[in-house]
Amino acid sequence: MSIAIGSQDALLLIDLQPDFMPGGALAVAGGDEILPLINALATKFDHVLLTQDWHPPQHISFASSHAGTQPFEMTEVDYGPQTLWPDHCLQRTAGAAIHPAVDIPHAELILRKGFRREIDSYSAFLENDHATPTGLAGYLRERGLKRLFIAGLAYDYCVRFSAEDGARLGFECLVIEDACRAVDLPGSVDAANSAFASASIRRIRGGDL
Ligand code: VGL
Ligand code: ZN
Repeated sequence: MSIAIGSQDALLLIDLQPDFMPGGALAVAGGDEILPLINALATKFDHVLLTQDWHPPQHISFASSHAGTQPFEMTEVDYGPQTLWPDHCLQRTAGAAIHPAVDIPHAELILRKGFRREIDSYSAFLENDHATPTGLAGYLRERGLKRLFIAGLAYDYCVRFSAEDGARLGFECLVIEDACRAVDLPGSVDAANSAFASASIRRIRGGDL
């Protein structure tokens, strides 16, 4: 199987930031291992878009913002359940930068998300209230980009919810599994795989491109 890439395709790379890689504030195991594959895949696409998790101090997703909680617990906020995380991707810090080993000079867009203190945003399309748009759908439509190949960090959070929202908003979404790594909280990878199956989101490998 080989998938031909065309002018209506984009590679959407999620949160390739040091805080999600070994040694980072919210380290994802093997998060740095995907960068060579991602750099190679990016050369096949005319259109590459990046997201950047970008939180202000005291962000609602930080356990440190909720007295008596620990990272990786769930809590309830105005818009529903929210997993709490270690402080990560603080605006202007080195851990929040696009990782220096990301070598994609032709990337067209860096979309920041999670910059509102009161709302987290896993998805590149909608914040975690499932209502506030990031503007990405409009950008893609205006640019005539219809099919998205999605990779990055983390498979079971930001990649998952970006793909689900993208599919719901009418974009064909494919997830490049071996160009992702998961946070892997209990049940989170199975939940992502079920969500992909019910939304007809194909899971492919870098070698398919
Ligand atoms: C992410 C948790 C918190 C992600 C971002 O990129 O998957 N996960 N913020
Ligand atoms: Zn975050």
